[in-house]
Amino acid sequence: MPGVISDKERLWQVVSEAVDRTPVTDMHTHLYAPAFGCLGLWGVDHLLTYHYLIAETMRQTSLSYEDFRALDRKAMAEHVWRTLFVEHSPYSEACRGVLTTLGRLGMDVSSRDLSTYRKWYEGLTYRRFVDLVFSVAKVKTAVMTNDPFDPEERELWLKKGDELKKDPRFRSSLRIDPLLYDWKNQYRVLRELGYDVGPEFSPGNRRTVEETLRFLVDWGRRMDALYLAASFPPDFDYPSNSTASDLLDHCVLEACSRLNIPFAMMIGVKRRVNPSLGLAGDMVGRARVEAVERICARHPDRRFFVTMLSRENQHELTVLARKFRNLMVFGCWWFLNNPSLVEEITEMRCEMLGTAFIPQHSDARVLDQLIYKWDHSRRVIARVLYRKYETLFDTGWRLTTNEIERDVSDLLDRNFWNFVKGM
Ligand code: RAT
Ligand code: ZN
Repeated sequence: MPGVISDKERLWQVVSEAVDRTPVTDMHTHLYAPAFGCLGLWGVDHLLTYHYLIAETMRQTSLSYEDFRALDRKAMAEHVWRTLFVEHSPYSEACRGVLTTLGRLGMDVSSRDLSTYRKWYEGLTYRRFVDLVFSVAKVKTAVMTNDPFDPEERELWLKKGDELKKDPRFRSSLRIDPLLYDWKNQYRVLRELGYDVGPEFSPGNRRTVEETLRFLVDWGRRMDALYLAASFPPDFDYPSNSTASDLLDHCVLEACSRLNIPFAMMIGVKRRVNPSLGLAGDMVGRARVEAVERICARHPDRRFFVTMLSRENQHELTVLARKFRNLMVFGCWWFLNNPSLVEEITEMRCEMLGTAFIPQHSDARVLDQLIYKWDHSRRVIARVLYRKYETLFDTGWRLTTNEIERDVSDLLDRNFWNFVKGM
Protein backbone atom coordinates (compact mmCIF):
# COMPACT_ATOMS: atom_id res chain seq x y z
CA MET A 1 0.00 0.00 0.00
CA PRO A 2 1.50 3.39 -0.93
CA GLY A 3 2.10 5.78 1.99
CA VAL A 4 1.66 3.04 4.59
CA ILE A 5 2.86 4.02 8.05
CA SER A 6 5.08 1.42 9.60
CA ASP A 7 6.12 2.83 12.98
CA LYS A 8 4.63 4.87 15.78
CA GLU A 9 7.01 7.77 15.47
CA ARG A 10 5.92 8.29 11.88
CA LEU A 11 2.31 7.79 12.96
CA TRP A 12 2.58 10.67 15.43
CA GLN A 13 4.21 12.87 12.81
CA VAL A 14 1.45 12.20 10.25
CA VAL A 15 -1.39 12.69 12.74
CA SER A 16 0.00 15.86 14.27
CA GLU A 17 0.78 17.39 10.88
CA ALA A 18 -2.65 16.51 9.50
CA VAL A 19 -4.44 18.01 12.50
CA ASP A 20 -2.21 21.05 12.47
CA ARG A 21 -2.53 21.78 8.74
CA THR A 22 -6.06 20.85 7.80
CA PRO A 23 -8.19 23.95 7.17
CA VAL A 24 -11.21 24.01 9.45
CA THR A 25 -14.81 24.99 9.07
CA ASP A 26 -15.67 26.69 12.33
CA MET A 27 -19.37 25.98 12.63
CA HIS A 28 -20.25 28.34 15.49
CA THR A 29 -18.67 31.74 16.09
CA HIS A 30 -19.83 35.22 17.04
CA LEU A 31 -17.60 36.84 14.42
CA TYR A 32 -18.67 39.10 11.57
CA ALA A 33 -17.53 39.61 8.01
CA PRO A 34 -15.85 42.99 7.34
CA ALA A 35 -19.02 44.30 5.65
CA PHE A 36 -20.73 44.31 9.07
CA GLY A 37 -18.50 47.26 10.05
CA CYS A 38 -18.14 47.91 13.76
CA LEU A 39 -19.94 44.70 14.78
CA GLY A 40 -16.64 42.92 14.11
CA LEU A 41 -14.48 42.93 17.25
CA TRP A 42 -10.70 42.61 17.16
CA GLY A 43 -7.51 43.73 18.91
CA VAL A 44 -5.89 43.34 22.30
CA ASP A 45 -8.40 45.46 24.23
CA HIS A 46 -11.27 43.27 23.04
CA LEU A 47 -9.22 40.15 23.74
CA LEU A 48 -8.70 41.29 27.32
CA THR A 49 -12.32 42.26 27.88
CA TYR A 50 -13.72 38.93 26.64
CA HIS A 51 -16.51 37.94 29.01
CA TYR A 52 -14.67 34.74 30.01
CA LEU A 53 -11.91 37.00 31.42
CA ILE A 54 -14.32 39.41 33.04
CA ALA A 55 -15.77 36.56 35.13
CA GLU A 56 -12.25 35.70 36.29
CA THR A 57 -11.28 39.31 36.97
CA MET A 58 -14.31 39.97 39.16
CA ARG A 59 -13.18 37.18 41.49
CA GLN A 60 -9.79 38.80 42.03
CA THR A 61 -10.52 42.50 42.24
CA SER A 62 -12.00 44.72 44.93
CA LEU A 63 -13.64 46.94 42.30
CA SER A 64 -17.45 46.82 42.40
CA TYR A 65 -19.36 45.59 39.35
CA GLU A 66 -20.67 49.13 38.83
CA ASP A 67 -17.21 50.72 38.95
CA PHE A 68 -15.83 48.11 36.61
CA ARG A 69 -18.68 48.57 34.14
CA ALA A 70 -18.18 52.34 34.22
CA LEU A 71 -14.62 52.01 32.84
CA ASP A 72 -14.08 52.57 29.14
CA ARG A 73 -12.80 49.67 27.06
CA LYS A 74 -9.10 50.60 27.41
CA ALA A 75 -9.27 51.11 31.16
CA MET A 76 -11.18 47.85 31.54
CA ALA A 77 -8.54 46.02 29.51
CA GLU A 78 -5.79 47.53 31.67
CA HIS A 79 -7.59 46.46 34.81
CA VAL A 80 -7.97 42.90 33.53
CA TRP A 81 -4.32 42.84 32.49
CA ARG A 82 -3.12 44.03 35.88
CA THR A 83 -5.44 41.77 37.84
CA LEU A 84 -5.10 38.51 35.94
CA PHE A 85 -1.72 38.75 34.22
CA VAL A 86 0.45 40.86 36.54
CA GLU A 87 -0.84 40.23 40.05
CA HIS A 88 -1.46 36.50 39.41
CA SER A 89 -0.22 33.91 36.95
CA PRO A 90 -2.35 33.72 33.81
CA TYR A 91 -2.65 29.97 33.38
CA SER A 92 -6.44 29.78 33.14
CA GLU A 93 -7.56 28.71 29.67
CA ALA A 94 -8.93 32.13 28.73
CA CYS A 95 -5.80 33.96 29.96
CA ARG A 96 -3.44 31.54 28.26
CA GLY A 97 -5.48 32.08 25.11
CA VAL A 98 -4.55 35.76 25.02
CA LEU A 99 -0.86 34.87 25.26
CA THR A 100 -1.05 32.16 22.60
CA THR A 101 -2.77 34.64 20.31
CA LEU A 102 -0.29 37.48 20.80
CA GLY A 103 2.63 35.06 20.48
CA ARG A 104 1.34 33.48 17.26
CA LEU A 105 0.87 36.97 15.82
CA GLY A 106 4.58 37.60 16.46
CA MET A 107 4.47 39.65 19.65
CA ASP A 108 6.88 38.99 22.50
CA VAL A 109 4.72 37.83 25.41
CA SER A 110 7.69 37.84 27.75
CA SER A 111 7.81 41.65 27.56
CA ARG A 112 4.51 41.87 29.49
CA ASP A 113 4.11 45.28 27.89
CA LEU A 114 0.49 46.01 27.00
CA SER A 115 1.38 49.27 25.25
CA THR A 116 3.62 47.50 22.73
CA TYR A 117 0.84 45.01 22.03
CA ARG A 118 -1.50 47.92 21.37
CA LYS A 119 1.07 49.50 19.07
CA TRP A 120 1.40 46.27 17.12
CA TYR A 121 -2.18 46.64 15.92
CA GLU A 122 -1.81 50.28 14.84
CA GLY A 123 -2.18 50.78 11.10
CA LEU A 124 -3.96 47.46 10.59
CA THR A 125 -7.50 47.35 9.24
CA TYR A 126 -10.09 44.73 10.15
CA ARG A 127 -10.21 43.64 6.53
CA ARG A 128 -6.46 42.98 6.38
CA PHE A 129 -6.50 41.43 9.82
CA VAL A 130 -9.13 38.89 8.70
CA ASP A 131 -6.70 37.66 6.02
CA LEU A 132 -3.94 37.33 8.59
CA VAL A 133 -5.99 35.60 11.28
CA PHE A 134 -7.66 33.15 8.89
CA SER A 135 -4.27 32.19 7.52
CA VAL A 136 -2.55 31.85 10.94
CA ALA A 137 -5.49 29.90 12.40
CA LYS A 138 -5.97 27.91 9.16
CA VAL A 139 -9.68 28.52 9.23
CA LYS A 140 -11.34 28.45 5.83
CA THR A 141 -14.93 29.20 6.85
CA ALA A 142 -16.39 30.75 9.99
CA VAL A 143 -20.13 30.49 10.53
CA MET A 144 -21.52 33.66 12.08
CA THR A 145 -24.37 33.86 14.60
CA ASN A 146 -26.85 36.19 12.90
CA ASP A 147 -29.61 37.57 15.01
CA PRO A 148 -32.51 39.41 13.34
CA PHE A 149 -33.74 40.42 16.81
CA ASP A 150 -30.65 42.53 17.38
CA PRO A 151 -31.70 46.00 16.11
CA GLU A 152 -28.26 46.96 14.83
CA GLU A 153 -27.74 43.73 12.96
CA ARG A 154 -31.30 43.72 11.61
CA GLU A 155 -30.80 47.21 10.13
CA LEU A 156 -27.67 46.04 8.38
CA TRP A 157 -29.43 43.08 6.79
CA LEU A 158 -32.27 45.28 5.65
CA LYS A 159 -30.01 47.99 4.25
CA LYS A 160 -27.03 46.10 2.91
CA GLY A 161 -28.45 42.63 2.19
CA ASP A 162 -26.28 40.89 -0.37
CA GLU A 163 -23.19 42.94 0.41
CA LEU A 164 -23.01 41.17 3.79
CA LYS A 165 -22.72 37.83 2.04
CA LYS A 166 -19.91 38.65 -0.36
CA ASP A 167 -16.96 37.33 1.66
CA PRO A 168 -17.10 33.54 1.19
CA ARG A 169 -15.09 32.95 4.37
CA PHE A 170 -18.05 34.07 6.47
CA ARG A 171 -21.35 32.19 6.31
CA SER A 172 -24.55 32.75 8.23
CA SER A 173 -26.67 30.93 10.75
CA LEU A 174 -30.06 32.30 11.76
CA ARG A 175 -30.25 32.56 15.56
CA ILE A 176 -33.71 32.64 17.07
CA ASP A 177 -33.45 32.52 20.90
CA PRO A 178 -35.57 35.67 21.38
CA LEU A 179 -38.40 34.20 19.32
CA LEU A 180 -38.49 30.97 21.36
CA TYR A 181 -38.07 32.51 24.80
CA ASP A 182 -39.38 36.05 24.61
CA TRP A 183 -42.37 35.90 22.30
CA LYS A 184 -44.36 38.40 24.36
CA ASN A 185 -41.89 41.17 23.46
CA GLN A 186 -40.41 39.94 20.21
CA TYR A 187 -43.66 39.45 18.32
CA ARG A 188 -43.51 43.22 17.87
CA VAL A 189 -40.32 42.89 15.84
CA LEU A 190 -42.14 40.56 13.47
CA ARG A 191 -45.06 42.97 13.25
CA GLU A 192 -42.74 45.91 12.48
CA LEU A 193 -41.24 43.84 9.71
CA GLY A 194 -44.67 43.27 8.19
CA TYR A 195 -45.62 39.86 9.57
CA ASP A 196 -49.15 39.64 10.88
CA VAL A 197 -48.59 37.88 14.23
CA GLY A 198 -50.45 38.26 17.51
CA PRO A 199 -49.19 38.86 21.07
CA GLU A 200 -49.82 35.22 22.05
CA PHE A 201 -48.27 32.31 20.24
CA SER A 202 -50.76 29.50 20.09
CA PRO A 203 -50.76 26.68 17.51
CA GLY A 204 -54.50 27.22 17.05
CA ASN A 205 -53.92 30.71 15.67
CA ARG A 206 -53.22 29.77 12.07
CA ARG A 207 -52.43 33.30 10.91
CA THR A 208 -49.72 33.74 13.58
CA VAL A 209 -48.27 30.30 12.81
CA GLU A 210 -48.14 30.92 9.07
CA GLU A 211 -46.71 34.40 9.42
CA THR A 212 -43.99 33.23 11.83
CA LEU A 213 -43.08 30.50 9.40
CA ARG A 214 -42.95 33.05 6.58
CA PHE A 215 -40.64 35.25 8.72
CA LEU A 216 -38.24 32.36 9.37
CA VAL A 217 -38.12 31.26 5.74
CA ASP A 218 -37.66 34.84 4.49
CA TRP A 219 -34.82 35.55 6.93
CA GLY A 220 -33.21 32.18 6.33
CA ARG A 221 -33.14 33.06 2.61
CA ARG A 222 -32.06 36.64 3.20
CA MET A 223 -29.05 35.41 5.17
CA ASP A 224 -28.49 32.31 3.09
CA ALA A 225 -28.34 30.57 6.47
CA LEU A 226 -26.60 27.23 6.72
CA TYR A 227 -28.76 26.30 9.71
CA LEU A 228 -31.27 27.75 12.16
CA ALA A 229 -30.08 27.81 15.77
CA ALA A 230 -31.06 28.48 19.35
CA SER A 231 -29.72 27.92 22.84
CA PHE A 232 -31.95 26.26 25.43
CA PRO A 233 -32.09 26.25 29.23
CA PRO A 234 -31.37 23.08 31.22
CA ASP A 235 -35.07 22.48 31.84
CA PHE A 236 -35.92 22.47 28.12
CA ASP A 237 -38.34 19.64 27.45
CA TYR A 238 -39.82 18.36 24.24
CA PRO A 239 -42.62 17.95 23.51
CA SER A 240 -43.97 20.12 26.26
CA ASN A 241 -46.61 22.63 27.04
CA SER A 242 -44.39 25.64 26.26
CA THR A 243 -44.12 28.31 23.61
CA ALA A 244 -40.65 27.07 22.65
CA SER A 245 -41.90 23.53 22.03
CA ASP A 246 -44.96 24.78 20.10
CA LEU A 247 -42.80 27.05 17.98
CA LEU A 248 -40.46 24.16 17.18
CA ASP A 249 -43.36 21.95 16.13
CA HIS A 250 -45.35 24.45 14.17
CA CYS A 251 -42.80 26.86 12.69
CA VAL A 252 -39.10 26.20 13.24
CA LEU A 253 -38.82 22.64 11.98
CA GLU A 254 -41.12 23.40 9.06
CA ALA A 255 -38.91 26.38 8.17
CA CYS A 256 -35.85 24.08 8.28
CA SER A 257 -37.68 21.70 5.99
CA ARG A 258 -38.56 24.41 3.47
CA LEU A 259 -35.03 25.78 3.55
CA ASN A 260 -33.63 22.23 3.58
CA ILE A 261 -31.20 23.00 6.41
CA PRO A 262 -30.59 21.56 9.92
CA PHE A 263 -31.61 23.00 13.24
CA ALA A 264 -28.80 23.55 15.78
CA MET A 265 -29.63 23.17 19.47
CA MET A 266 -27.25 24.38 22.17
CA ILE A 267 -28.66 23.06 25.40
CA GLY A 268 -27.92 23.68 29.07
CA VAL A 269 -27.42 27.40 29.64
CA LYS A 270 -29.07 29.19 32.55
CA ARG A 271 -29.02 32.83 31.50
CA ARG A 272 -28.10 35.68 33.86
CA VAL A 273 -27.73 33.94 37.22
CA ASN A 274 -25.64 37.02 38.04
CA PRO A 275 -26.93 39.86 35.86
CA SER A 276 -24.25 42.26 37.14
CA LEU A 277 -21.74 40.28 35.12
CA GLY A 278 -23.55 40.82 31.80
CA LEU A 279 -22.60 38.15 29.25
CA ALA A 280 -20.31 36.60 31.89
CA GLY A 281 -23.24 36.00 34.24
CA ASP A 282 -24.59 32.83 32.59
CA MET A 283 -24.45 29.42 34.28
CA VAL A 284 -24.44 25.78 33.21
CA GLY A 285 -27.07 23.23 34.22
CA ARG A 286 -27.57 19.54 33.59
CA ALA A 287 -30.21 19.18 30.88
CA ARG A 288 -32.56 16.48 29.61
CA VAL A 289 -31.13 14.35 26.85
CA GLU A 290 -34.57 12.73 26.53
CA ALA A 291 -35.82 15.96 24.95
CA VAL A 292 -33.24 15.50 22.18
CA GLU A 293 -34.17 11.83 21.90
CA ARG A 294 -37.82 12.69 21.38
CA ILE A 295 -37.18 15.44 18.87
CA CYS A 296 -34.90 13.19 16.80
CA ALA A 297 -37.38 10.31 16.97
CA ARG A 298 -40.42 12.40 16.06
CA HIS A 299 -38.71 14.12 13.15
CA PRO A 300 -36.61 11.52 11.34
CA ASP A 301 -36.52 13.69 8.22
CA ARG A 302 -35.13 16.73 10.02
CA ARG A 303 -31.45 17.12 10.89
CA PHE A 304 -30.22 18.31 14.29
CA PHE A 305 -26.83 19.66 15.27
CA VAL A 306 -26.64 19.35 19.06
CA THR A 307 -24.15 20.47 21.68
CA MET A 308 -24.73 20.37 25.43
CA LEU A 309 -23.06 22.54 28.03
CA SER A 310 -22.94 20.24 31.00
CA ARG A 311 -20.15 17.68 31.32
CA GLU A 312 -22.68 15.31 32.92
CA ASN A 313 -24.74 15.20 29.71
CA GLN A 314 -21.91 14.22 27.38
CA HIS A 315 -22.01 10.43 27.68
CA GLU A 316 -25.75 10.19 27.24
CA LEU A 317 -25.68 12.53 24.24
CA THR A 318 -22.91 10.51 22.59
CA VAL A 319 -24.90 7.30 23.05
CA LEU A 320 -27.96 9.00 21.61
CA ALA A 321 -26.00 9.92 18.47
CA ARG A 322 -25.48 6.18 17.90
CA LYS A 323 -29.26 5.79 17.74
CA PHE A 324 -30.13 8.66 15.44
CA ARG A 325 -28.32 9.44 12.21
CA ASN A 326 -30.24 12.73 12.04
CA LEU A 327 -28.30 13.87 15.13
CA MET A 328 -24.84 15.39 14.69
CA VAL A 329 -23.03 16.07 17.94
CA PHE A 330 -20.72 19.08 17.80
CA GLY A 331 -18.20 21.02 19.83
CA CYS A 332 -17.08 21.30 23.43
CA TRP A 333 -19.10 24.35 24.23
CA TRP A 334 -18.05 27.34 26.39
CA PHE A 335 -17.28 25.99 29.91
CA LEU A 336 -16.28 22.68 28.31
CA ASN A 337 -13.72 24.34 26.07
CA ASN A 338 -10.85 23.58 28.45
CA PRO A 339 -8.11 21.14 27.45
CA SER A 340 -8.83 18.54 30.15
CA LEU A 341 -12.52 18.39 29.20
CA VAL A 342 -11.98 18.58 25.44
CA GLU A 343 -9.62 15.64 25.79
CA GLU A 344 -12.03 13.50 27.78
CA ILE A 345 -15.05 14.31 25.62
CA THR A 346 -13.25 13.92 22.29
CA GLU A 347 -11.80 10.58 23.33
CA MET A 348 -15.21 9.29 24.36
CA ARG A 349 -16.78 10.47 21.11
CA CYS A 350 -14.03 8.79 19.06
CA GLU A 351 -14.63 5.57 20.95
CA MET A 352 -18.38 5.57 20.37
CA LEU A 353 -18.85 7.46 17.12
CA GLY A 354 -15.64 6.79 15.20
CA THR A 355 -15.18 9.74 12.87
CA ALA A 356 -18.87 10.72 12.70
CA PHE A 357 -18.99 13.84 14.85
CA ILE A 358 -17.72 17.43 14.86
CA PRO A 359 -15.10 17.72 17.60
CA GLN A 360 -14.99 21.46 18.02
CA HIS A 361 -16.18 24.94 17.18
CA SER A 362 -14.49 28.09 18.48
CA ASP A 363 -17.33 30.31 19.74
CA ALA A 364 -14.87 33.16 19.06
CA ARG A 365 -16.28 36.63 19.71
CA VAL A 366 -13.09 38.51 18.93
CA LEU A 367 -11.50 37.73 15.57
CA ASP A 368 -8.03 37.17 17.06
CA GLN A 369 -9.41 34.39 19.26
CA LEU A 370 -9.66 32.07 16.25
CA ILE A 371 -5.91 31.69 16.66
CA TYR A 372 -5.81 30.38 20.20
CA LYS A 373 -9.10 28.51 20.20
CA TRP A 374 -8.00 26.46 17.21
CA ASP A 375 -4.39 26.16 18.31
CA HIS A 376 -5.39 24.76 21.70
CA SER A 377 -8.11 22.48 20.31
CA ARG A 378 -5.93 21.10 17.53
CA ARG A 379 -3.28 20.06 20.05
CA VAL A 380 -5.76 18.08 22.11
CA ILE A 381 -7.48 16.55 19.08
CA ALA A 382 -4.09 15.44 17.71
CA ARG A 383 -3.18 13.75 21.00
CA VAL A 384 -6.49 11.93 21.21
CA LEU A 385 -6.44 10.82 17.57
CA TYR A 386 -2.89 9.58 17.90
CA ARG A 387 -3.91 7.40 20.84
CA LYS A 388 -6.82 5.99 18.85
CA TYR A 389 -4.62 5.21 15.83
CA GLU A 390 -2.04 3.72 18.16
CA THR A 391 -4.58 1.23 19.47
CA LEU A 392 -5.36 0.31 15.86
CA PHE A 393 -1.66 -0.05 15.11
CA ASP A 394 -1.35 -2.45 18.05
CA THR A 395 -3.93 -4.77 16.48
CA GLY A 396 -1.71 -5.07 13.41
CA TRP A 397 -3.90 -2.74 11.26
CA ARG A 398 -1.78 -0.40 9.13
CA LEU A 399 -2.88 3.05 8.01
CA THR A 400 -1.84 5.26 5.15
CA THR A 401 -1.15 8.98 5.27
CA ASN A 402 -4.13 9.53 2.95
CA GLU A 403 -6.46 7.69 5.28
CA ILE A 404 -5.42 9.80 8.25
CA GLU A 405 -5.75 13.00 6.23
CA ARG A 406 -9.20 11.87 5.10
CA ASP A 407 -10.35 11.27 8.68
CA VAL A 408 -9.00 14.61 9.89
CA SER A 409 -10.71 16.48 7.05
CA ASP A 410 -13.96 14.74 7.91
CA LEU A 411 -13.68 15.77 11.55
CA LEU A 412 -12.55 19.36 11.04
CA ASP A 413 -14.43 20.22 7.89
CA ARG A 414 -16.45 17.77 5.79
CA ASN A 415 -18.78 16.30 8.43
CA PHE A 416 -20.27 19.74 8.88
CA TRP A 417 -20.91 20.37 5.18
CA ASN A 418 -22.24 16.88 4.50
CA PHE A 419 -24.71 17.21 7.35
CA VAL A 420 -25.82 20.64 6.14
CA LYS A 421 -26.40 19.19 2.68
CA GLY A 422 -28.19 16.15 4.10
CA MET A 423 -25.62 13.67 2.76
O1 RAT B 1 -19.42 31.17 24.55
C1 RAT B 1 -19.96 32.26 24.59
O2 RAT B 1 -19.41 33.28 24.20
C2 RAT B 1 -21.34 32.37 25.17
O3 RAT B 1 -21.52 33.64 25.63
C3 RAT B 1 -22.49 32.20 24.25
O4 RAT B 1 -22.33 33.03 23.14
C4 RAT B 1 -22.86 30.94 23.68
O5 RAT B 1 -21.82 30.37 22.97
C5 RAT B 1 -24.06 31.11 22.79
O6 RAT B 1 -23.92 31.07 21.56
O7 RAT B 1 -25.14 31.31 23.33
ZN1 ZN C 1 -21.89 30.96 21.06
